[in-house]
Amino acid sequence: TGPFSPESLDKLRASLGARPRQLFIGGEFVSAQSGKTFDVVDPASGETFASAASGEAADIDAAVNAARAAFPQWAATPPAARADMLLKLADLIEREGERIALTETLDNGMPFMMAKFAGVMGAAGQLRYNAGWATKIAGETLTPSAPGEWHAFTLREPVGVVGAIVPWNFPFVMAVSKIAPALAAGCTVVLKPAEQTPLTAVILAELLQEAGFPAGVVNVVTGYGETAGAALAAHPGVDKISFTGSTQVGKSIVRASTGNLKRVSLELGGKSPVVIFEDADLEKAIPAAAAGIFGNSGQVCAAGSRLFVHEKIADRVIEGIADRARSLKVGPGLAAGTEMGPLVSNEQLERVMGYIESGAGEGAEIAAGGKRIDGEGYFVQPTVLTGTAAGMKVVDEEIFGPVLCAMRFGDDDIERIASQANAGEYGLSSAIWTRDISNALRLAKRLQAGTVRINGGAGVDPAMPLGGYKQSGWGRENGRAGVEAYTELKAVTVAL
Ligand code: TXE
Repeated sequence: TGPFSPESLDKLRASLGARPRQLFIGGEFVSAQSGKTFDVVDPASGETFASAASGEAADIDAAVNAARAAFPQWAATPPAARADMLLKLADLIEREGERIALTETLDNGMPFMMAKFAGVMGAAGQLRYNAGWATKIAGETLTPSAPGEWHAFTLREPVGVVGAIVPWNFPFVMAVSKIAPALAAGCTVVLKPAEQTPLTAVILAELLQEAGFPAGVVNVVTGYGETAGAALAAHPGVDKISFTGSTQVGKSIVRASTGNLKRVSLELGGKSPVVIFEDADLEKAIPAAAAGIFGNSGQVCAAGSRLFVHEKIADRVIEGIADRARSLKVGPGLAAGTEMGPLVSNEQLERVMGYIESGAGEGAEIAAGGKRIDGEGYFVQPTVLTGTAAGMKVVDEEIFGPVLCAMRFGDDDIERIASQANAGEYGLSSAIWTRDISNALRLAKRLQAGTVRINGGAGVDPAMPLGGYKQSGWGRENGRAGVEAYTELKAVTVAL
């Protein structure tokens, strides 16, 4: 058993197996209009253990109408009252932490403790941080350049109805990370969770209701991307889409948005570089680099998947990470001591294995791992590839699995290191390890990445902007930029 009560798990399994999870529209739990449902699979066993309503265009339409109807009143709710509800929701999420984390682990496969800390505590942190913004979103007083006497200012108004489309890698915290700033800003929301992991969004709906959010302020439509997701992205009643997922689907969201030119925020793929200089503190850098690619089985948008290490320390660093790969405890997320769980689905397993095979075919050497783990569930060994270089698919493309590509550099030529690190279509995150502060900062200025972590760094922080350069996305989540992304800016001038 893990650090949870086995009775809660049995109770949860029984309730999840008893009936399909429903949609949450206009404050009511309802079945899909078509009556369709889809299966939910436990990636640690490959078994179906639950099902959820398969929402389609008609359900999205109902949810968008409910969100539209709720918008004027929610936008006019005093910010302090909105903040109180967000804080109440954070408390309820903590109260239900065990149930949420167990459900997340059954659904996604991640280790229970990760579901608890990154998922439950991360979500509560997002809500508390954004509750603070509700009362602080403000415009400015400005001085127009035209002659005359003026009083001029800006207003920040909620953008309207938000469609939030989230992926399966951190389902609960991702959903909350979109809802929290949207609600703080006065927007209403239609949430579409990923079809692989619909279950914690339904718990969120229950808790939103208990926290006192009025009907229609948040609606949850579970369903497939091509049906529910596409209908939401194209809906003329939606003012903004906030999407996290693949770059390919991000582009289709942009195309779908053109009907009403809705606002679009995109947090997409990454192939983030980790640069380790000769003078780095390797006691810290090696475990951090391993955690940065094997955490959540590498299914992390900001995973450090390309390692650039100085040749003088390269053997020690690569062997250190490979050692960690070999000793990591891989298993079901609910088993005691598990450090790395399965991949989310058979499809993801096949995708990752395809990349490992393609790497080997292109001449990469396998320093650790490289194989699927036999038996039930979608487990793959933590893998370190050496002899890799730009131009190989494993280096250029996002794998979204526990696969590190290690590369060496020979001197501290910052321009050359930057140009290697900046190669490719992504620009989400990056990490630098060195004791030389000038080298660190010179490289930080040259990296095309939304995040640069020097000598370590926390996980996702609600106060720190998150997003990408290039094809890693549009806009930023979190921080002031994240909440302002749910507003329109209005300039008001008064001629005196
Ligand atoms: O993602 P999708 P997939 C990357 C990662 C992974 C690859 C494929 O490389 O291997 O994407 O994963 C919804 N209109 N990332 O196929 O399809 C879908 O239902 C509207 C990186 O699972 O992008 C889900 O809710 N919505 C990433 C969400 O999009 C659509 C996290 C994400 O799924 C849609 C996940 C459509 N036409 C995958 N099609 C990250 N940045 O963290 C699908 N969806």
